[in-house]
Amino acid sequence: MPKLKQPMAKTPSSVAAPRMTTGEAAVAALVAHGIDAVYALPGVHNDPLFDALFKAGERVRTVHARHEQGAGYMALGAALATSKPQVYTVVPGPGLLNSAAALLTAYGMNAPVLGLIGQISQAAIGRGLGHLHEIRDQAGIIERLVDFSARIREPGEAAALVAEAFRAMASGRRGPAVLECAIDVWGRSAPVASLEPPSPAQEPPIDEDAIAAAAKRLAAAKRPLIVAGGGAQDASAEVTELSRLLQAPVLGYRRGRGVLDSRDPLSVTLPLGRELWGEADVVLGVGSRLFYGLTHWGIDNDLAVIRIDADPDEPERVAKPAVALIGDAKPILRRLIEALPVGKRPPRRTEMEERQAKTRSRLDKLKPQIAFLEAIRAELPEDGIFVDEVTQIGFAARLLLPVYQPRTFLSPGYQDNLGWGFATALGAQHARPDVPVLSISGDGGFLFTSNELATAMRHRIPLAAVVFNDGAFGNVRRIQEEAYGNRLIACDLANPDFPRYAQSFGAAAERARDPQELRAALKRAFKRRDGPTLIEVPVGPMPSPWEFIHMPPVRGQR
Ligand SMILES: Cc1ncc(C[n+]2csc(CCOP(=O)(O)OP(=O)(O)O)c2C)c(N)n1
Ligand SMILES: [Mg+2]
Repeated sequence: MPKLKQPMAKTPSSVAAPRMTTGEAAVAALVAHGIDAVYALPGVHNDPLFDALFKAGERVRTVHARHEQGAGYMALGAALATSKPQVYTVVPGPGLLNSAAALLTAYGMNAPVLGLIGQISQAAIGRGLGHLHEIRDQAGIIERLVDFSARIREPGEAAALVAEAFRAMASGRRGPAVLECAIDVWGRSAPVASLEPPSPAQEPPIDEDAIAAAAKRLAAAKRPLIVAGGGAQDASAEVTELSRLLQAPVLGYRRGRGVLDSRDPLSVTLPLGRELWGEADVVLGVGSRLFYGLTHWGIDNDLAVIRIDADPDEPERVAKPAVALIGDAKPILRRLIEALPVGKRPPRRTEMEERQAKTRSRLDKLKPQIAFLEAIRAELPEDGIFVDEVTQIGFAARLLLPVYQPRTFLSPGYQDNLGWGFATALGAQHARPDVPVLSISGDGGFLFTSNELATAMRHRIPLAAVVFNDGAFGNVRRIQEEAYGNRLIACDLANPDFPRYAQSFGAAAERARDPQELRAALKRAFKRRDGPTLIEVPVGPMPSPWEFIHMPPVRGQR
C-alpha cells in the first residue's frame, strides 16, 4: 500500500482551487495512490476519464484489452503478481457484465482490484428509459460482487471516494472495489479543493492474550501443521521461520504454494498434507479458509485449530477455533515467533524426506503431466511466474510443480474458472516485466481469452503461453467416460491451428511434441522480450488427478 503521507492542510477556500473534471480528479487520486497502469476498454460513457488518462501521459499507462473480461483479468493478474492494488475501467451494462467473472475471481482471491465503471446520465439512472448500456440496478449488481462500492456524483467527490476505495481494498479481508460514475459526471468540472492523501488501512491491534494462548499451544504441540493460504503470500519469511522453529510441515495447495519453498522437506501439498492433517494435534491456519481440512478431512477433539486471518468472520465459519488472531499475517506471525518459548525440536528432515518420496511415488501415476511440468520447471527461472489454469497440467501443477518463491504460482482459487489464465498472465507480465511469466492452458480454456493475443502484440507483452491441446474439454470428457457410461456430450472441440492462429496476430509460435521440445521452445520464448510466444503441445488423454484432490475424511466422523 502507498506510504502514509502527512495529512495535507485543506486548501482554504479563498485560495483558488484548481478546476478539474471528475475524470481528472479521479486520475490524480489514482496517481497519488501509486497507480501507474489502468487496464481498460473505452466507450462513450467514460470518454472524459480516458481524456484525463491521456493528459496523465507517462504517469499512467492505459492498456486497452479486446474484451472487458481481458481488462478485468489483466488487473487481477497485475494485483496477484505485485500484491498491490490495480485498476481497470469499462463501460456500464455489458462492459460491467463482461468483466464480472474477473471481479468474482478477485473477490474469491481477496485481490485488490478497483473497477471504474461507467453509468448512464445521473438523472436517468433507475428510470428504465433505454439509454445506451442501461442495466437495471447496476449499483445493486455491483454490491453483490464486491464489499465496497460507491458512485462518484461530482468532481469534488472523486478523490475522497478513490481514497476510500483503496482503504477498503486493504482493510480486513482484502478484495476488489468498484466506483461508478455517470456519463455526464466524468466530464463535469469544478474547483477541486484538495486531493485526499493516501492513508493506510487501520490494522486491528494484536490480541496479546490470543498470542500467548497460541504460543502455548504451539509450544506444547507434538505434531503441529501449518496451512498456508493466499493470505500468507506476503508472510513467507515468517512462515518459514515458524516452520523451522516448530519443525512443522507447511501445507500449501493452490493459493498457498510458494509460501514455503518446495525444496524444504517440510513444504507439502496434497495428498501428504491430508495425511499430516490426520495426525496433527495443532493446526495453524495462516490466511487460509482451511476448506479441505475443515469440510473434507474432518476435525475432532484431539485437534486444536489456531487461525490467523484478516477477516474477523472467517475463523468461525465452519467451527470455532481454539484461538483466533485477526489481522495481517506478517506482524501477527512475527509476534507469535517472539512469544514462542525457545527450545529445540528434533529435526524432521529424514522423516519428511521419506514421506515426500513415498507420496511422490504415488503421484507417479500422473507421469504424462509430470514430464511436462519437469520441462517447465527446468526452464522457468526461480522467480518466474507460473499462471495456472483449469486443465490437466494445471491440476497436476498444484500438486507437483516445485514453487520456490511467494507470488510465483498464481492459481484461481475456489472459483476455478476456466479461461482466466491467459489474460491474467498477461496482466502479471505487464506488471512484472522484470521476470518471465508462463501461462498454461488447455485448448478449451485458452480460447476464452485468446483474442488478447492482440493485446499482447499491441502492448508488446512478452508472455509465454503454452496450450495443451487434446481436442476436448478433457476433464469433462474423462468424467463422462468414467462416470456416465461414455455418453459423451458437449466435450469434443474443433480447434484452430494454434501456431498459425497466433502467427496471424504477429506473435511468435511453435508446436512442441514432447517435453524435450517444450523445453527448447520455452528457452526460445523466455529470450524473446518484445512480444508473446504461443507454444502448442498436442497431447492425448491424461490420467485423472482427482483421487489426490478430493479425498475422504481422515479424522472425526469418518
Ligand atoms: C468458467 C467455467 N466454465 C466451465 C467450467 C467447467 N470445466 C472444468 S474443466 C473444463 C474443461 C477444460 O478443458 P481444457 O481447457 O481443454 O482442459 P483439459 O481438461 O482438456 O486439459 C470445463 C468445461 C469451469 N471450471 N469454469
Ligand atoms: Mg483440452
